[in-house]
Amino acid sequence: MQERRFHVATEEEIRNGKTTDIYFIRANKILKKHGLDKVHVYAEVSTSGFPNNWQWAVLAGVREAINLLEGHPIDLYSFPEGSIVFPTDYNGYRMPIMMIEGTYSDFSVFETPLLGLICQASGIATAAARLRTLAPNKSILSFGLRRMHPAISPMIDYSCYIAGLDGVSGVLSAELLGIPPSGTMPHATIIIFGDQIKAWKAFDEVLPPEIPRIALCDTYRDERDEVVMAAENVENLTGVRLDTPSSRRGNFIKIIRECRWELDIRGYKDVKIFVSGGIDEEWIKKLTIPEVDGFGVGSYLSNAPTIDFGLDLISVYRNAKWIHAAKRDRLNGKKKVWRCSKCLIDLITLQNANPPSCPKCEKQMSPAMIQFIKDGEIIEEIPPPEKIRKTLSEYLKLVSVD
Ligand code: PCP
Repeated sequence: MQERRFHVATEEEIRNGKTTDIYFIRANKILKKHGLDKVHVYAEVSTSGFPNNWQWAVLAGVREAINLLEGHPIDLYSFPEGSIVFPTDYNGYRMPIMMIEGTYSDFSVFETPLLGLICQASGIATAAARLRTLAPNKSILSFGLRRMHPAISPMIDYSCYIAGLDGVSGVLSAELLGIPPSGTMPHATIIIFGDQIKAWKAFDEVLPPEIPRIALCDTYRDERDEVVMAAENVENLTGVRLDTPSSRRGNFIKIIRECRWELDIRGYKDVKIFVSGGIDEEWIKKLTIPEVDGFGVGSYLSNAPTIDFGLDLISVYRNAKWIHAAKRDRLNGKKKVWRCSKCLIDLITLQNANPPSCPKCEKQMSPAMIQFIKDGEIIEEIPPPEKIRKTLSEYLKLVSVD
């Protein structure tokens, strides 16, 4: 580790399977020794459930999974990036969200990175989509990079952005997404100036006009005082950010309402109020009130629980035929997943079954998965983030956050 500045793998090491678990390397050695290294298999990625009793999840990381597996002689089918997925189908049967077919030793070492790419990103995208669903008309910014290893900052913000959040604070993330980064000002600026008004004015004076003037109003004095100071001293003030520490938070809603009142009675009705600091689902539910215009959310997003997807061999091609080989708790047979996109209902059948009718609207269901890789070649591209988030936004209207 001493030759590296950061404890991260290079793209090449990920692509070469170097980040795998050792038992896959050992398994390949054993299989090769016994002439079993060319066994053809059908495998599925699925999960027994989602964290925090989530009833649905947003699948993310598919684009990276495709880039991981490209060039290896396998076939990959998956729900598209940004799909709402469920652990089981309408009838309660465990449902694959990805399928892989190929020679096992050709892809076995990639199980570890493949799952890692979708487990973490899907957890973050789901957390972000849940906030989006709870506060559809508020601005929500991904603001949690400082809580996680910097190497994955683009993944964190990409996952939040495709889930429908309004902006990301990460400079590199925003560049890769092709959007301007979003942010306000750190407490450090005010501390260095030693004076809130001087810091706010400098922000307004120095930064390009297209950057919203949002004054951080909680450093040294009561939020109510500081928001009035900002409104009265910053010519182009767009809004204020209240990052009230927990030691002072008390009744945060009352503080926000007082600030709104004091701004309004002085004629500053256009000055918006943004809040940050420990914002999670509970706070979003409490603070989705007319006085709050938006949120900066950190740990709740970047530290979202991973979704425990697992990869299982289901069928093995042996003695010139496909053998049911699934372990206990997994369903045998090469499957097909069908979706009614109008009702957001899924059904699994065996691969050769005819399209079923939706149990709710009785319309013929369509294949839920897309074949992204055929014999190692990418045959279907992932749409750009803007398209993914637009598609997902329509599906989010069909689900709720309990
Ligand atoms: C940052 C910001 C919000 C925090 C992070 C959002 O805090 O002001 O309060 O992350 P969270 O949702 O996990 O709380 P600090 O780093 O204390 O802010 P500053 O740099 O402005 O002092």
